[in-house]
Amino acid sequence: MAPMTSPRSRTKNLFHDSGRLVVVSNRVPVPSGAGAPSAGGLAVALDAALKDRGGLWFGWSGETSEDNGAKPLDIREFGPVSYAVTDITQRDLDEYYAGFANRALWPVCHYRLDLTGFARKNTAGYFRVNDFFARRLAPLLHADDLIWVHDYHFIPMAANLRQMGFANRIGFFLHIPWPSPDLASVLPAYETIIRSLAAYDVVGFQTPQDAANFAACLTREGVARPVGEGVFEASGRRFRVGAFPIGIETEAFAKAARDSERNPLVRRMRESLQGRSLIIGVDRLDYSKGIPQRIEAFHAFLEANAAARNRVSYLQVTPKSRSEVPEYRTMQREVAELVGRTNGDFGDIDWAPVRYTNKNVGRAALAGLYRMARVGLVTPLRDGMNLVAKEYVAAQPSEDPGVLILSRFAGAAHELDSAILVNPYDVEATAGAIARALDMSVEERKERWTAMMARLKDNGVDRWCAGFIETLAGDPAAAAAGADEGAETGDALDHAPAPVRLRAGDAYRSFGIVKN
Ligand code: ADQ
Repeated sequence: MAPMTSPRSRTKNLFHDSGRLVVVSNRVPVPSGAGAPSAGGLAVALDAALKDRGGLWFGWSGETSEDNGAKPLDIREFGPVSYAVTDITQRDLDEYYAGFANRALWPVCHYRLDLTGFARKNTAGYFRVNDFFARRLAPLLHADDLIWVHDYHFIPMAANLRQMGFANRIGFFLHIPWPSPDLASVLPAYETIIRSLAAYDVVGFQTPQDAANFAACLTREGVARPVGEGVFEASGRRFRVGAFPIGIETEAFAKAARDSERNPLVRRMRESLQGRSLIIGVDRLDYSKGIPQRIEAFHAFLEANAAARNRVSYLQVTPKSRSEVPEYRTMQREVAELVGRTNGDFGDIDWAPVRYTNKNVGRAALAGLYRMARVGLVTPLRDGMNLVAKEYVAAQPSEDPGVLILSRFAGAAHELDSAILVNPYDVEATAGAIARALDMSVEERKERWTAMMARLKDNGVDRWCAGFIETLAGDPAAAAAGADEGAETGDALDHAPAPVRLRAGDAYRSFGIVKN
């Protein structure tokens, strides 16, 4: 990607360009002063789309301050792209982010009802802070901007903007899973959440299963009725629901892996292995990732395969996340204990079976570590997509590729069905998969890898990004006429619904936004 231009002062009006793309996400990868994009594949792809059309990326600054409403937005321009961020208060952060997004939406969407922590003030805080963000965004918007809202932090954003009279085309993409109505209805303000999603023009999910679950929520709640495959009508307006499986920058990641030989960390790792086979796991420290079950599976593998002891090393790279949420702190302890137990039970003075680190690793080194690993162990209990699975595959050498062991409950399993698919709750089955992967012939490894790599090349992050934007920008007239055309997946969603202008106040009533 070409280096970005340096920030300059806000001398021109941001808003006289037409048809810009406006991206809304909780965290905004504002480029550093040096102009380098600070990001992985998703941010790079969105940034490229923003540069292409010109646009704005809006969200939280990552900071809290008590005078946030009065403080001007921090707006920086880099060529055709502006980045605008706002502070929120500590109370907002506690209620909207830690409280509702991460203790209600995250666990419910990951099927973990046991790990929820509901509080009315958090529910109210979530809707209040979304309203705050919408009000800060509103003055920056132009009538023909395409607005693309990302993830579970901002579900009510479109309803808030509609309430203010915005008739722009607004799309939403959920990066995490969406469960069936039986599970989803456990959410506080469930009906309001479903109604809020019906205020978008396009609602995108990672997999057809997530999209189907959401469609079932819409119809079961009587919020919208299907008027064609993938097209729904609510309060007299039509919107699309579909699957847009996210990808990675496949070629760029493969190249980074090929170029990683001389990376100092990769070299240190190779030397320290002393010829042992490497198994790798890379995940944020999150209960959705199934890390305890994975360590137990490795323990079971060593127990059942005495000959493998001292011949294999398992590296788990796991930066801590969301330590402010109690369920995450509990898990940090649990994982550390399991690592200690496995190393205590099987380790020797010259061999620790599990190497466990909470460090972040740079992308070049990460690509090199994946490439070195004979087995990629990606076993989330539930995951929207899981980009680590895709990165692991992209990093493999074509002549001697490693084996991906992948949870059936990761969105990535829909595309990467040539991996060894496992049920991560079944620890012994995962242990068996590890043994099988380590024994697999090079012919079988190549065959599986070739099939997976073809899928990754076919559906990179650029295609995902372009596909969503095309659908969002789609010809409204065609959509109105084409409501009964089939649209199972994002690829098929080539028509979009006609925008319906809501009078200020209508949206508030019809979407029932909770006010505090
Ligand atoms: P995450 O839950 O964060 O994303 P994932 O898709 O695996 O999960 O992406 C993690 C990213 O962080 C990968 O690019 C990985 O390389 C990187 N990463 C992880 N650990 C790292 C480390 N120690 N050092 C450096 N980089 C590290 C959410 C959803 C997913 C969905 C994505 C994208 O939960 O299901 O796939 O968004 O939509």
